[in-house]
Amino acid sequence: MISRFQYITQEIEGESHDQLAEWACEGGVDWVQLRMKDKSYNECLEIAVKTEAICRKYHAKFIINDHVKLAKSIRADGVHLGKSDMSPKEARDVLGNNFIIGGTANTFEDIEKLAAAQVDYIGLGPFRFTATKQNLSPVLGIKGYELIIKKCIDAGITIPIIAIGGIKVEDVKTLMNTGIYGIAVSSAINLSEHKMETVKRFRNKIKFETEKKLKNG
Ligand code: TZP
Ligand code: MG
Repeated sequence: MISRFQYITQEIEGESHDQLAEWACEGGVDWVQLRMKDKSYNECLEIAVKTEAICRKYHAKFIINDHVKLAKSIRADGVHLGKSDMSPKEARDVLGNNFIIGGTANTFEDIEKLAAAQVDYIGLGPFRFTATKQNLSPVLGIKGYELIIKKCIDAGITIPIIAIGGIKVEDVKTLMNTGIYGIAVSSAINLSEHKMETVKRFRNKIKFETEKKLKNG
C-alpha cells in the first residue's frame, strides 16, 4: 500500500535523520523516506540502520532515496529514484518484486516513462519553489498538476501520483482536488518548531480530504 502522506528526512545541521524520523513517526507518519546528501556509503549505512530501527518500531514504511544497493543490503521497504539515479528498470532487476520503487517526474513525459518501467508510485513536482532540492525543475503550480493529471487519466495511467515540493498544510486541499493520490513533505515538517504538531495537522488534513474525495467518487 502506498501512503498518501510521505515524510522525507533532510540534512539539517545539528539534527540527525533518525531523530527527525522519530519525531515524524511519533506525530503519526506511516511512511519515511530517508534522503541523505553528500555522504559516504559507510555514513549512509550507519544512518540508514538507525533510521530503519525507528521505522520498524513505529511500523512505518522505510524508503531510501538514491541508494539501491544500500536499500537491498539492509532490506528497506523500497527506494526512491530521481532522474540521475539508477533507472527504475535496473533497480527492479537488482531488488526484485518485493521492494517498492518510486520515481521522480517533472512532466507528463516523465510519468509515461516511469509508467512503462512499472514503478509503484511517482513523485511529481515541484509544486512551488523549495530550497530543499538543488537544481530544481520549473514549478508546476496547481494548474500544472491539473493539466498533468488530466493527461494521466486520458492515457489510462493509474499509478499513484504524489505531489512534492514546498508543500504547506494550507496547500493540501487544493492539491488533493487536482486528483493527485497523496503528498510528500520535507521542510515544512523538518524546519517546524513544533514538528509533531505539524505532522498531525498534515495527517488530519490529508485524511479528511481523502475521505471526502472517496465519498464523492
Ligand atoms: N523533489 C522535488 S522537490 C523536493 C524533492 C526531493 C524537496 C521536497 O521537500 P520540501 O522541503 O517539502 O519542499
Ligand atoms: Mg536522487
